[in-house]
Amino acid sequence: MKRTPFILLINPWITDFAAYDLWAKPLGLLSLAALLREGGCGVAFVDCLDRHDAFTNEHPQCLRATHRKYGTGKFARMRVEMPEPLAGMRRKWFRHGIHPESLRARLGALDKPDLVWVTSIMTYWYPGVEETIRLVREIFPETPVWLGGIYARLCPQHAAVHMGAHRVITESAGGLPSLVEAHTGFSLQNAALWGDFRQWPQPAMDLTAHRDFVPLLTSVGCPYNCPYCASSILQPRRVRRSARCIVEELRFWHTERGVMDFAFYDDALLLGREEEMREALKEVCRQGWKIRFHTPNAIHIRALTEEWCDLLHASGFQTLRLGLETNRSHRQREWGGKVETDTFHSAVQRLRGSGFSSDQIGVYLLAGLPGQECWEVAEAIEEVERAEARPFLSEYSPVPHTAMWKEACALSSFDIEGEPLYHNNTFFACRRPGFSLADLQQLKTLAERVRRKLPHEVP
Ligand code: B12
Ligand code: SF4
Repeated sequence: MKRTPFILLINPWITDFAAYDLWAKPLGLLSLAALLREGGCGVAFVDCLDRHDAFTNEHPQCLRATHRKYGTGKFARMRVEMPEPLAGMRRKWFRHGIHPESLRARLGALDKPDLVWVTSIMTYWYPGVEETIRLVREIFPETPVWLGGIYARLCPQHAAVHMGAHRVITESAGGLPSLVEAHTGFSLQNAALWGDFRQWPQPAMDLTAHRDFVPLLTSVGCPYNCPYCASSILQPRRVRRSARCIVEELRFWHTERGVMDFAFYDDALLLGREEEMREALKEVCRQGWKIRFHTPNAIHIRALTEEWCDLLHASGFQTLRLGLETNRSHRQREWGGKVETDTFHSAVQRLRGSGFSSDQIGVYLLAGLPGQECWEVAEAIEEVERAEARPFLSEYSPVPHTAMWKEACALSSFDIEGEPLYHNNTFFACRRPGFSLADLQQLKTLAERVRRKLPHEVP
């Protein structure tokens, strides 16, 4: 093919008991859209999770989307039949996102693409991916559909058998231009820079219909290797973008497009960031930009020196999530050796000294990992309460290829190797005597009670 290829990129539906839009955007897919466009391809983006879709929000079959603080909110959703492996859960099951008729209309309005790229995120959201692909193939029966993303990379065999895609892509970004060329005959003009994250253009957020917030990825990779986490598998090398790139992205979206809220997706936002992040945040202060930053992915407590706490506050961080995980020291060592409880208390004091209120300081605690006792989590919640911060539970989601995976498989009475639906943190496949689903629910209620008790301060 000599002419410019037209590639359609799709963010699929989410199927889950619940799904809150906590600054969720398909950042990987939008980065690929920017790379393809810069390389000379025509691109279009369809977002099955668009919260502003009028047809869906008016549709009697749908529960409409809601819009909350700082660009977050609930996706619109439709009740659908619970997949058989989850039968027994006394919860409702939904497809989150736009109504199928709206997706059909959006696809029908496009020219026939040469290639469709569908992304995937959580492994246990695959039914939404499968359904999206089915509809895409119905509208464009002759167009090959490629599936990539986190689920595709963590469960490639499952995806190959069940998703109905023509191809499941596990290659890293550097390998994609040659696949595009082999398929379309078109040689991307920027092929050489796909493999270098530092040279990527900004994600193509302009292709999204509404920009209530912009997600930011200033680095990939993490220097730690925690046994429950897939970071080192998905992004084995730590690479950081320059302060200049970060500032340019903020400048464009804030000063030219009026975006106020930015959410960081980095695995290790502040670690080893003396030059880039510090310089970028100082520039935000110098320019007097009134930006609100959020860290839905935890930040590392050990990075929170007095200087960093002051800088985070001065540059506009609003929602902080700290990764304490547990207050038991042997577990802290076992789960990556990133933090100690004393360090946590000092960091919270420093944050408060810099001007952050209890409302703004959330703390993630892990719940239900193999070997962990229920009372350990209750103790950790109390520890966070003593610090006058807000505890949030991260219920364990077993992730394939991680160091803890084998232990999780041995512990679970469900087929987590064969059925990714069991990776769902709400399903809690590693439930067991002494740490049941009811125990987990009680812990969640306890954490919520502590959050409610905290004084609501206005910073
Ligand atoms: C940001 C993030 C979040 C955000 C939201 C992300 C979103 N968009 O919805 C928040 C903080 C809300 C979140 C929440 C959770 N998360 Co999270 N999250 C991440 C994180 C750190 C980064 C994802 C990302 O954007 N990466 C950056 C982009 C550039 O990468 P990418 O999407 O993979 O795209 C690249 C390639 O895959 C490829 N690609 C992508 N699509 C396509 C398509 C085609 C066709 C092709 C060719 C290529 C391709 O190209 C891109 C460039 O290379 C990952 C860890 C990680 N390092 O990936 C965990 C991760 C995805 N999360 C995970 C978990 C466990 C959770 C939670 C369950 C935690 C908890 N217990 O509460 C919750 C669940 C939320 C829910 N509603 O169910 C797990 C996955 C679990 C699973 N079983 O799948 C991960 C892997 C971390 C881990 N523990 O190992 N998360
Ligand atoms: S510190 Fe966070 S991102 Fe890094 S390996 Fe551990 S859990 Fe994953």
